[in-house]
Amino acid sequence: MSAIFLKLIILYYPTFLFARPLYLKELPPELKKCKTCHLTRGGKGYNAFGKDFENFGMEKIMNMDSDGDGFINRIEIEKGTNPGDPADFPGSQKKSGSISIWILTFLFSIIIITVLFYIKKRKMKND
Ligand SMILES: [Ca+2]
Repeated sequence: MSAIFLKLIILYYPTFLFARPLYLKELPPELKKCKTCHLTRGGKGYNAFGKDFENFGMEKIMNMDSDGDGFINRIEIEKGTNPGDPADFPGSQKKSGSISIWILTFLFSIIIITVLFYIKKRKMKND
C-alpha cells in the first residue's frame, strides 16, 4: 500500500513542484498564462477555450472558434491573441501581453518626477 502511494507521489511530484500544468508546453510562450484558459489569473473557472481544451484536447480544438470572435483557435495562437477572450483577436487593440503600456507609463512617470525634482532644486538654488 505505501509502495503504491510512494509511486504516485514520485509520478506526480513534478506537477506539484512546479505548480504549472504540464499541458502548458502545448502553448506558445506568450499564451502560457492563466487567463488563456481560465477566467481569472488565479486559475478559477474556465473560459470558452479552457472548456474546449479540457473536453477535447488541443489537437481537436485548433479549427474551432472557442470564444466566437470570428478567428479559429489556431490563428489566434499563431498571432498571440487569447483564444478564450472574445475582445482579444488578431487586429484588435487589446493585446494579451500588454505589459508594454505599463512600462511606458512607469518610465513617463519617472521622467516627470525627475524634471519636477530638478525644477524645484534649481528654484531653491536661485532663492
Ligand atoms: Ca480571442
